[in-house]
Amino acid sequence: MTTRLDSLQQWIDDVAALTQPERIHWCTGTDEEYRLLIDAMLADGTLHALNPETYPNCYLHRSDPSDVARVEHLTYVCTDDPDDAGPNNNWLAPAEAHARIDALFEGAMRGRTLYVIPYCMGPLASPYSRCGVEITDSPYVVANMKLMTRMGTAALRRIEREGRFVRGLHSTGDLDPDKRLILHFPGESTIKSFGSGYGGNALLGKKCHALRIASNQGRHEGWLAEHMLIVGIESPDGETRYIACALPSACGKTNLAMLIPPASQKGWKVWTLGDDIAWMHLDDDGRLRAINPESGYFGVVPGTNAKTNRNAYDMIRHDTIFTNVALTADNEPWWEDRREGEPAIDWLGRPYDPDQGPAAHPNSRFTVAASNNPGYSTLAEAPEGVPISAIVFGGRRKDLAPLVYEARDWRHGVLVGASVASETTAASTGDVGVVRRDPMAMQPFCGYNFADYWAHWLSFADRSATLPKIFHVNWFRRDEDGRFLWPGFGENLRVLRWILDRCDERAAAIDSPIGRLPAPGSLDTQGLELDDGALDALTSVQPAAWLAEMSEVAKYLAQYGSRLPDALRAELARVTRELDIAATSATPRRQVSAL
Ligand code: GTP
Ligand code: SPV
Ligand code: MN
Repeated sequence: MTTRLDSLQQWIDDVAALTQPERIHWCTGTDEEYRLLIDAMLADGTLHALNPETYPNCYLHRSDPSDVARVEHLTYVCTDDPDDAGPNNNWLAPAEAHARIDALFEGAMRGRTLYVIPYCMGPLASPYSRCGVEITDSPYVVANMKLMTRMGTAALRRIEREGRFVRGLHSTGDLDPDKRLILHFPGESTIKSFGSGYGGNALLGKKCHALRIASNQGRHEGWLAEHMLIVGIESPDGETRYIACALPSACGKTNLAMLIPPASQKGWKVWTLGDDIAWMHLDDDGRLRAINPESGYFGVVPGTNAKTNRNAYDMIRHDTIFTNVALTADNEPWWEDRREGEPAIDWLGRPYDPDQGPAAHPNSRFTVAASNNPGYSTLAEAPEGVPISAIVFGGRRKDLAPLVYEARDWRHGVLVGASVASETTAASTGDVGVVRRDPMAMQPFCGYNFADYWAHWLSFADRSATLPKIFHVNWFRRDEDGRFLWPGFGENLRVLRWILDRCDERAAAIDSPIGRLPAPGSLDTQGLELDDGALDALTSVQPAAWLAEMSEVAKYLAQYGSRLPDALRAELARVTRELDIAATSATPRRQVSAL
């Protein structure tokens, strides 16, 4: 196969001349093609077949031990002016960046197959969708892209019709960490990734295209590309409303998107639209609508069990690729907190020994098509997307941040998003558990200067009078003994209900300097066995601690200099002033709306 789009054919020819592959395979996206790839990977040991009785069509891939997570320190945004990439990105000049990585690509595919993967991010018929082509020499990447995106012939036809696509060039090289580079050229809609086979570094449709390149496109075209799940909440009377929620990597998006209402939440249903990325546009009526550019999940395995996430637990029992999990003696996949079975072989293929660390890598992942999810919303395929009622930001904070609070308006909401901080996780290489600033959960993913990004967010208030309300959540508060104060998982529905009730002005709230908190009795806690004082801790604000936090935020935002929008600076000053007053007076908190 070839293509009738000259620009695409020319690029493939140029890449082939540079990388010297033995053969070129144009991916059609059929199930038969997937089967053949899997068989080839089983034959050469790239994949290991799991127990066909209990895990049919499931496979284990063990990555190179040095290649288990995103590598933010090796990820660059290459713009002519470094200020366009901003302090939030590593920067290289485009010419130098091309030269460095092209030297690595030279001859890199000798003896290998070059796969051409045309893909469409978003429903094939949606005007909001955007296409790309990934060239890779990794059959593992092709198989993952098949499960996670709309890829193959139909995507190629759309690309040929539109004549434009994002170019993504990937090779695993020899996986030498010293030759690993993930480069983005927003001005050329181009991505070049070398030396890693891991998800976010190698599945270029995901973070590289759908966030870093797409955030640039969204800025110019007036939309938002966000690290957000999209979930539908259906009330007992049958009305479904949609929430988009940004949480940093490994902080609960997949779990919230696939939530199962606990028995206490009778009649409520939850539908998954997406678990990682949302593209949001204003429609002609000024309503914010979201699509999920992906059609599958690349999810965190550890912690998934029948209690925390039954839908995910069942969903990954068939037609799933596991990366870096352990094995039981029965050849089933195993991971920490699976709560069934015992590990026999660890993720490195050694007999399991607890003294050598966890059995599964903390960032072990499953790849699965969204159609495996029993709660997959039928509207996930709707070209027009779904209307968003509330936007939620959050982080993993063992102290300080309340369970939930509401921003007073859009502008305050943008500050709330810009102020997000979270404990780092195993999703990225480096320290785990260190609080770092992660605005809008986009620190690793915003493909341009955050100051301009916040200005873009703020500009939505000039374009629509019917924007969603903005909230902040934290499921991860702990007591002195390190135990979670809030049960989380399915019980988070109680918080989502409060959020939706606030959108309808049906729940009471109390004003605080940082935003509106649940008034006593407004959050349904019936039947929860919360520790003494937990609810109070979860729904109150300590002005002194928050003043310290705001001074951290101020320091962080100061890096952005004169590019920082005045509105954000003014908003920060307002919140700080209110905290100052609260810290020095005993003014009682004020109720803003009654039931
Ligand atoms: P990425 O795919 O990296 O973007 O992550 P994600 O945001 O989708 O995170 P995910 O839902 O996979 O959750 C990551 C970890 O957080 C898992 O180990 C979960 O078990 C745990 N987790 C998720 N939700 C909750 C919660 O409500 N409470 C607690 N305590 N842990 C949670
Ligand atoms: C994340 O790290 O936020 C992920 C996994 O969702 S990756 O695809 O590697 O980005
Ligand atoms: Mn993610």
